[in-house]
Amino acid sequence: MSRTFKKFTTIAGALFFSILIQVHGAPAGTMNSLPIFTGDFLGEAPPPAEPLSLWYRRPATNWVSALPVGNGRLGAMVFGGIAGEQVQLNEDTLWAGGPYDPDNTNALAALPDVRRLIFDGKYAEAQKLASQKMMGKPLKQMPYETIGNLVLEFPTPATVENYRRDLNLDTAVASVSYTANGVYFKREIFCSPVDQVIVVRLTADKLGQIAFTAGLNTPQKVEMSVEVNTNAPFVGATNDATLVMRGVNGKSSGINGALKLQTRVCVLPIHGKISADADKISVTNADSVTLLIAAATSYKNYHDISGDPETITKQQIAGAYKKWYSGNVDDGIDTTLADHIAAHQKLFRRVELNLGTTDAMKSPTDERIRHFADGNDPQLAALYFQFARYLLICSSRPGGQPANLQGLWNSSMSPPWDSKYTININTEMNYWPAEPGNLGKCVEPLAAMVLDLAQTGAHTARVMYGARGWVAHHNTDLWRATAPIDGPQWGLWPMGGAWLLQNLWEHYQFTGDKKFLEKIYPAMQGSAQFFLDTLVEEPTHHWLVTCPSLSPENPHTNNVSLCAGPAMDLEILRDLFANCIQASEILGRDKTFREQLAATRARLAPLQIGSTGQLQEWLDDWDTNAPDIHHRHVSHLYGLFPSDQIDFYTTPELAAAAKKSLELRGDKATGWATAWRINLWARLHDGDHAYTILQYLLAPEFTYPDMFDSCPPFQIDGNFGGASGIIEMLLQSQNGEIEFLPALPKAWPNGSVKGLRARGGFEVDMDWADGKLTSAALHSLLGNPCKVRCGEKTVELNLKSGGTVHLDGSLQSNPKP
Ligand code: FUC
Repeated sequence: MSRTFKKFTTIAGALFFSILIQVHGAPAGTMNSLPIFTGDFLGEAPPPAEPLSLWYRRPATNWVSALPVGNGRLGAMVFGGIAGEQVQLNEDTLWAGGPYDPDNTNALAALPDVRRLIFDGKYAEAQKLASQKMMGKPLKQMPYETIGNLVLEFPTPATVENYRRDLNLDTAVASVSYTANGVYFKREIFCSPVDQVIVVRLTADKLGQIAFTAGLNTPQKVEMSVEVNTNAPFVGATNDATLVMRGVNGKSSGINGALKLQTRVCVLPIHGKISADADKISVTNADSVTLLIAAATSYKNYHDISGDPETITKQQIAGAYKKWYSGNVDDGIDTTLADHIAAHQKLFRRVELNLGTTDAMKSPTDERIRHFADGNDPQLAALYFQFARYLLICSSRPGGQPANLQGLWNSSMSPPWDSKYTININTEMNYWPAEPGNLGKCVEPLAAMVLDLAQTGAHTARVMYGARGWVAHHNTDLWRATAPIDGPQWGLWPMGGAWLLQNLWEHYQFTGDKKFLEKIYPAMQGSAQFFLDTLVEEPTHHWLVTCPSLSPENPHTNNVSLCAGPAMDLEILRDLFANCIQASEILGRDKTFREQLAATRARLAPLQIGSTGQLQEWLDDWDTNAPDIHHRHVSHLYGLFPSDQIDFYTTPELAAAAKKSLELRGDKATGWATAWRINLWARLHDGDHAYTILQYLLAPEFTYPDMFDSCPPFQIDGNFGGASGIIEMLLQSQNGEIEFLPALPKAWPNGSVKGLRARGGFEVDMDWADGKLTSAALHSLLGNPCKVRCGEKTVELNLKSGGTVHLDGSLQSNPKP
């Protein structure tokens, strides 16, 4: 259809009204009222032209088949229905409750008794006492909540031809297209980080064909209204109308909802007619229609909720609206779309991965997931990797909240584990692919959250432990709660903040950004200070240990996990103290503190090898008698990955012990836990084993039709952990070496990658054939010296900042790239 908009007189009458109604929640995940197409599907749509697409020949019938779009703050799941479209909406500050203080003032008095019981071996009694005296109030943190759904109801055709819905990862646009009654319909949905709106654009190849009714539904307590604007912005434009939803967030565990929220859906038709009901907008005979969706809450930060979502959403709609009507209508939308695509590609296109292609690409994505384990679909692994990068870009952009357990996407008021930040593995895993996957920018929201936690956690440290510095336990939420929750067997683990700092330290390792280091250093120092004040000597060897603590969520005896000095805590502390010492040297500060850290670090309990040759998970050799030897968490293997304390080359005995532990645990666990194992086997240089586990992960057991990871249920960490595992198979850069193809599986004999990052400030491109490196390019961002390894060969290089060296398969410098 013609892209030029002809200007002629407005057809809608002058009218202005705004109608209010109260709405009481319908569940947001399932849309009982959504009309379902029951006619015939004819023809077979071809695959999309863009190979980095997820695509399907039927609409989504459930949430984990719908496709995600997001701009870091706003998110939507697109179902692609024919009779009815459901666009499920999220905003990353819409959580239950309001600012609250969960710290338990009884904890400090009970702490010496809990410690004594643990050192006396009375673990169950210690856990019982901790449960009575040391847990946060309330015992649960706040859940992340849905906004609700935008629902579009269309006239239902008897048949549709060549139906396809897809998500183009390169442009970050979800599309639905089909032919009905001889008309080709297309729907495009994207969520712009530039204009801060979700855009739904409906077009057809014949004039006057678009008709639908739009409404919002939600489980939140809200008022709905419709505002009609009769001052069409230019001659020929139909009036426009806006659905408005105003409300407050939910109450949870006795904490009242204190946030105001607002959603606006502005419906902009070209030609045709628009009419408004109390809570619905109908359009008939339009040539094309654009919907602009804005949403916001009054959240400014964890202690300030004085924002005005009405002003914010009005401004966002007005901004996008202005772009929309400036000049030619299609150009307006094209500008919005072009700006969106440019912002997305600036991040997304930094890495290219080619693992080979086969005919499997001609099949829809859900079919390919069902068959990945049969072999012969290497491009699906590349797609999975790029999907994770897409998800990180869409769920974690500077200025927004970090990616939570579901990233940004959640259809419920009480999602699994509240869709919080579980910081005993899950949030950290979300960010594993960020640095090597060349998305360091996406770590910014995580850094901002950690700086908040250093403030709230200082209160927890003082009130509950009588300690300086700060502490965060195994979960946090929008309100940055840092007290132990759920129950001591999961929650009384003081290492969450310290582990998160390791992710931030990695950002410094990859970027060398000193300003960033200066920003996070006080939080590193504060965390270390907490442990200087709370580490205690265990009675047998007089090693320094954490107490009370636990090896994340693994009971050493039935239902009892409380203990002193689990291996993981000491591994995290060795990293924290070493990083702090290094940071204080780089920044030229705190010499005395640095010396104190070095002295304390030397007294920490060491890693131990147990009776079966395994890396011991606890101070005592309980591993093989623990109730769940196949437990999902492999916390003690933190030292192998993500840390580098256990290393294939430099600590072979510990690496062998870690391997033994890994074998005892088994290959399959939950989604994220399976993903972790890929990374660990890659660090052990066993690419084929890592690949076998990737085959488990990328199968319907752990991957939903829309490629979201299944824990089960949906949890996004597995997507990120899986992508990180793929990187670890291709490139590693720990312990002062950049290693090419350390764990290349036989399944990927030929391929290439461009743009991966390595520690020390390097960007790496590689090509390989028949399982061997054929060429590589190493680009230096910071001018650091480096040692490069491929198999047995190593070479030391001194590149200037901005310099690039081209190497051949034997690591010889190759002047002809
Ligand atoms: C940890 C895991 C669970 C789940 C939860 C969100 O507690 O042990 O499997 O992933 O986080």
